[in-house]
Formats: sequence, structure tokens, C-alpha cells
Amino acid sequence: MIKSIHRLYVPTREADFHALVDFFDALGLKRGEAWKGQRSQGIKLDAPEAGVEIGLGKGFPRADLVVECDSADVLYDLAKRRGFGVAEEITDCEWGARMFTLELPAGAGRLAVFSYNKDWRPKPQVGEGKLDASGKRFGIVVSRFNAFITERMLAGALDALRRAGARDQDIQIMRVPGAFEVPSVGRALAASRKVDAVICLACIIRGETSHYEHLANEVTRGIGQSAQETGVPHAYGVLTCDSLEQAIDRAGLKMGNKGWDAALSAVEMASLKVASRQSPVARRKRRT
Ligand code: INI
Repeated sequence: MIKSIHRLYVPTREADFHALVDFFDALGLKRGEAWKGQRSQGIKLDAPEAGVEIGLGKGFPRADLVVECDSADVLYDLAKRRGFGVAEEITDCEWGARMFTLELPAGAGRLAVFSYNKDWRPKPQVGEGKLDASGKRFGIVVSRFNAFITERMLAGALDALRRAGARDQDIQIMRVPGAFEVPSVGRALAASRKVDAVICLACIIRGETSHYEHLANEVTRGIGQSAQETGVPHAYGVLTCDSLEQAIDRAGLKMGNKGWDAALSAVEMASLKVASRQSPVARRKRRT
């Protein structure tokens, strides 16, 4: 397997060696492996991509080496400032690029430098939700256990939803006895298709037994499973704390309000769902 391709220059004079290194260094090639022995010295100057191009027809640069860069105009200015020999002035090419040609030092030939006017490479498609809750419906499931904490989280969640543009008549609040009941009621809300996202709020505080672990695991699993199986986003606003103090800090004091955070995640996920439904990829899939 071929690992790389390098254009080799071996000038006879040391001054030309340094002139060539300086030239490619100035153009922005990355200094790589370098060595100095008794018989020879050398340095590699690397570009992110290298290869051989074989062309047929017209419009190709007359050069021994071709460099593609982000902006030919920027490199052209640099070449002028550095006093490099310009063989061909910078021009627009009919193939949608800007290009100029330089004389390499030490009579090593010519270098063409170009940049495309538009990047033609395929770009990744990015799907992202918006923090806009207008027109969206939300279900909030809140546990009464540790109500001192969960009511503060509920207030934070409502504040976040309203600020993001949700209307009160589009918010359905369901109170349940404890964290254990949150996933099943969240699932019922999601299955009703009357909400675009579900916000799950509860607070589990560690006690003396392993009860805490069992409860926290089951609630987390249940919420995740409901989200995956119904396809309706569920925001996880469940505090799992070692002490009441930790919980208070996360319900409006030092560590913010996890009810607020969960509500904003729900808003984002509710609109992400819509965005993905309308994405070109989704449209193409539906047609086939
Ligand atoms: N429910 C909570 O929401 N948080 C807790 O910390 C908690 N503890 O520690 O017991 C708790 N228990 C109640 C549980 O969620 C159920 O409501 C109950 O077991 C009835 O099903």
C-alpha cells in the first residue's frame, strides 16, 4: 500500500536548498520529518492531501507542481510581499477557480497555486433543534415525593417553556406519587400523541439501603425506554443526590435548576423532530 507521494527537489547548492525550504514554508506547508547526515540532509514539507492528477484537454496550469489552497488571493499577496517570482498573474479560471503561477527558486520549475471559488465538496448535513417552543405541546410529569425540591424544578421548567414561547394551554402537568411512577405516566402521555415532548421531573435522595440504586436505575431505564419506543422526546429531569443539600443546589441554587435545563432540552428535541421530518433526506426516503 502506498503511504505518501512526495515531489523531490535536490538542488546542488546549499543556498538553493534553503531557498526552496523557505519558499514552501512561507506558502504554509507543514514542516515534517527532517534529517541531517554525513552525505545528505533533507526535510519533508507536507500538505493535508497529496496525489497525482492526470489530465487531458485544455485549461490545465503549466506547472511542475500544483497547490490547492483556501484562498489563492491571500497566497498571491504573500508571494508578492516575499518577492517570489510570479510567472503568471492571478486570474479567474473558467472552471471556477482563482489561479496564479510562481517560479520556484533554484530553477526548480513552476508552481501553480489555485483555490476554488466555491467549495464543491459534499458537506455533512447537520440537523439541530431550535430553542423555540411556539406551537409545541409539552407534558410534564412531576413526582410529589421530595416536593420541596420537585416543585422548584417544576417552576423552573414552566419558566423555561414560557420564555421559549410555549403557551400555558399547551402544557399538561401530571403529578405522580414518586419517581417510580414517572416513566409509566410519561409513556401514557407520549402514547396519547397529544404532546411533542415529555419532561420528567423527580428527586431521588440516597438513604441507608440500596433502595436508591434500584429506584434510580429503574426510573432512568423506564424514561429512556419510553422515549425510544414512542419516538416522543423525553427530557430527563431526575435528580439523584447523596443529600438534600445537593438537591437544593440543583433546584434553583448553586448548580442552577435542573427542571429548567430539562425543559430546554425538551424544547430543542421537540423542534429537532420536526426538522428531521422535513429534512431532504427524510423527504427522499419517503418517496422511495
Ligand atoms: N421517590 C422519589 O421520587 N424519590 C425518592 O428518593 C424515593 N425514595 O427514596 O424512596 C421515592 N420513593 C417512592 C417511589 O418512587 C414510589 O413512589 C413508591 O415506591 C410507590 O410506588
